[in-house]
Amino acid sequence: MSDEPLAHLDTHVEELLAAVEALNSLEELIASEPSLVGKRSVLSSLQKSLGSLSPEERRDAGARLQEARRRVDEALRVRRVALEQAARDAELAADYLDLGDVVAGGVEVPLGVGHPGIVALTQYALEEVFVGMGFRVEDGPEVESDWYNFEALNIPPAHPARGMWDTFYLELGEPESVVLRTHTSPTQIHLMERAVAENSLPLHAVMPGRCYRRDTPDARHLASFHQIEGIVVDRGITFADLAGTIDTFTRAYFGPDIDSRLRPGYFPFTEPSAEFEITCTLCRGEGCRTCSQTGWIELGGCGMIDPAVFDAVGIDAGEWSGFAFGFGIDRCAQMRHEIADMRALIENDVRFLRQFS
Ligand code: FA5
Repeated sequence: MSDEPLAHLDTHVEELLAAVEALNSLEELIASEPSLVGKRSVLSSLQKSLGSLSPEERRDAGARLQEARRRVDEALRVRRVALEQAARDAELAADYLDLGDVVAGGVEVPLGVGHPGIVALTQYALEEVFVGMGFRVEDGPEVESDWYNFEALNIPPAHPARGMWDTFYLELGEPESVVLRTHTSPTQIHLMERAVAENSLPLHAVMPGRCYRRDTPDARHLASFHQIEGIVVDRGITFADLAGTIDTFTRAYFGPDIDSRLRPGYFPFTEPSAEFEITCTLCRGEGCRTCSQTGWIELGGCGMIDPAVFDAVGIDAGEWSGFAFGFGIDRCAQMRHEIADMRALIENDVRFLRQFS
């Protein structure tokens, strides 16, 4: 007997491999699988025809057929993997959302911008004015002991002046109270102590920062606001230096059209003391809701440093004199940008914020 039944095996295999390669989709592959390698495939018919061979010939022919089937099966497996991958890619491509198209299609997505906030911008502008006048910029803690916030500033416990500041207490009493600073004036104490320790007087500095008071927010007040403190300690400093500094600052920051005035005031840590006011920029002095119809807005307090404060930090009041001031930064922003109600600064209304971005 010859192995005649397999005379065209190679041709069959080539045709089957070409047919596998020509499959274009998973669906086609699944539909074609029975005719390529199933019971009615050419390879199965050849298998059946081996029955007429001698056992020895059948073994050899069987081995050839098995190898042929292995090659077609492998080609099918590789094709299936490729078609599955192609199907997944097509699915992903169909799902792809081109945001560029969305924007180009008319939905404008505004880009974010760095937004330091109007108060921070005002702080930088104020710092710049004071640096131009020879001050350096310093920093101080927002959490203070009773001593720094009050006692060293000549406000002993139970002093009636403590009522000037409605205080947030973090710890009450022993060994001493800890507070959220009610003003930036405690930074004066830190700087003077350091200057004494380092023997580095004279001192000319401004110290901006956040302060806290149990104030009910209204058109001119917030519970968390900002001040910029100023201090000068030198030889022969007089009230005229203080008045000149404040006048120079007002002109530089608010321009020549805005008037300023100092009114007698009271602070336990300065003597004499004054309150510093400017013409209300919203009504130009006519009187409005923001300035409570007075035509003036208080920006801060100031005065000559009280000898009791020099005593507390170990500065010889016989040799040194000085002045200090503390202005509200939020108040300056409000006046400079004619903001009728200070609460706008913390409400985060984008229409308001956008004006300063
Ligand atoms: C003081 O805080 C003194 N430490 C200022 C000072 C410094 C006097 C150095 C003498 C020497 P006063 O409580 O008046 O003072 O506050 C000063 C300014 O801070 C006010 O004029 C106002 O501009 C601002 N300010 C005070 N409280 C608030 C508040 N709740 N919200 C917004 N701004 C405020």
